[in-house]
Amino acid sequence: MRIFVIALAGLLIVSCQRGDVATSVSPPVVPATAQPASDPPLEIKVIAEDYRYDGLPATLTIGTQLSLRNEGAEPHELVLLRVSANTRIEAFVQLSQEDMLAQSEMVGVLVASPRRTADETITIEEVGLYVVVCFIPVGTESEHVHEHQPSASADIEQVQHYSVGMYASFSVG
Ligand SMILES: [Cu+2]
Repeated sequence: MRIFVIALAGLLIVSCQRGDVATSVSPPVVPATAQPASDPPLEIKVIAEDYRYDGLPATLTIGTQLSLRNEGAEPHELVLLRVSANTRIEAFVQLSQEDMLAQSEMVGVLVASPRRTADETITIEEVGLYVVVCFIPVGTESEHVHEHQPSASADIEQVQHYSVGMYASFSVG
């Protein structure tokens, strides 16, 4: 999205410089995120609780921006994984973190301390089936959240949030 805005700004500058020939310049391409008002909202604020996600619809559209607000007492993350279309979600979330990451494409990670909103957002750019999980171990204190690395997995023996129900899925199509 940011790239597109920059590209569009460049286009406008070119149009202005051309002056009298500006009328012959093709109109800018409408961004994919410009949806009619009747479509679902394109900004979804996902609420993290101990231990679940709220506010995540079952279907989203391309261009949707996900943010994460933590209303729980422990730090939480939103690890967004894109899985193959025939994945059975209930079986997938029984896997270890390592196996989940091996069998999916990681789209992005949002992390938020208790009562905070994650600094980043994730924009959905591809159709498909997605799983959202939290890999943070149960009982983690917020000071330790910065040491947490979603991809460093093998030695984690603690129960992780996704194993006690902190996961969700949605499709984009
Ligand atoms: Cu969590």
